[in-house]
Amino acid sequence: MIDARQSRRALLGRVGVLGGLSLATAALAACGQSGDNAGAPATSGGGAAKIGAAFALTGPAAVYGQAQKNAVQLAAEEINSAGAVPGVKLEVLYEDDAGDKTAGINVFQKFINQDKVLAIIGPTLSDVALAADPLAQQASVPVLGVSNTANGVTQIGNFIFRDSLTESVVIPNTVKRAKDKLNLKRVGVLYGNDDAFTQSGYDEFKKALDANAVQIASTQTFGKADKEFSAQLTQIKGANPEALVVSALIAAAVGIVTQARQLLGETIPIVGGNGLNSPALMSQAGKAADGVVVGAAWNVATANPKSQAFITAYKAKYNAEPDQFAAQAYAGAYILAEAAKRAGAGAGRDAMRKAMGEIKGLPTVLGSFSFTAGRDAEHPPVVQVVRDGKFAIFE
Ligand code: ALA
Repeated sequence: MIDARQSRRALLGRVGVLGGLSLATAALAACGQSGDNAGAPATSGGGAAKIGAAFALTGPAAVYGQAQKNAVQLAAEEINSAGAVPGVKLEVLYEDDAGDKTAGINVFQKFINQDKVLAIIGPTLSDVALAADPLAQQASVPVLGVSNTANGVTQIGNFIFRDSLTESVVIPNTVKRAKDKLNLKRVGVLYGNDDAFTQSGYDEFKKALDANAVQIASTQTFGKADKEFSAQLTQIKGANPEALVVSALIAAAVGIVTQARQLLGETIPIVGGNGLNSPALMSQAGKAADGVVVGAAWNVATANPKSQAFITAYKAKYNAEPDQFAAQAYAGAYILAEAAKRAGAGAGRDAMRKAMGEIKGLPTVLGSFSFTAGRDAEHPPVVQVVRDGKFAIFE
């Protein structure tokens, strides 16, 4: 029964991604605009570089989106008032995409056609990026994803960049370290199969587990709206695994981790992907989160002085610790400011795209930052573990 549901969901998941693309195709046909040709061209001259920030500020992914907005606001203040990037000012317009494909498309249309932004930062979810980024590509508007980690996002085209390490970079490292340290031989896997990121995370976990000769004793799936995971966890328990591997966004992850501790035991190792990189895991799952191992792009304990300065400034402004999502968004604002500086006053969207592509070895809170030839992020991944309610480095 689970198998039949699994294959139906797998199909729906793939159709979901394609559905996003066809939504974008319809939106393109409806608006028929084309970037720099759409009215007055967007430029970085005559004042500040206008950036559209599309984040999930409401809905189940809002814990990521709020941290991203906070971080971009902080970076923009530093850039604008302290002259952190000489000669550059950023004017950032924030819109809520609610983690929803249709809302994301509407936000992108507004940024592209009405606000005539120079570049877009966001959206929060890969699912939304796969639906909305094609509009920006078609209109020749550069996009910098700061949290999209699914496969296929930057393949949309040459205007689409991201500073977020993909699951395909982070997960092999996570699995290798978890296997070595926890001596894993046999695991159960639980993943969401109606979301581009959780599906990609599963694909990468499967490859990495196979490559490390870790046996997958049971594979179970869930859907975005699910809150109850006991049927899947009971199946996994029956297969007697030594650990649980999870590919989920934060809302589901909290329920899975909490219920897994009740059904599979207090001490069973749980290994997760990028969706678990939020303090909401600890604040909402409480003690159940202790010991969860999470692949990430950034950790709060990193010695990088830029990172430590960022943590101090973020805490002072928001009275909260920043997370990986905040760090990537903060780095993203600086990457866009650096590109605007390199493109020069009066530069348009194409010059901005070219300048983004030329960024190499930029000192950021993520470390020395470069884009790959395919416009993905290039810097070393880390593995975190929850200890005493905080993310520590897993070593
Ligand atoms: N990393 C998650 C995604 O790509 C937030 O959707």
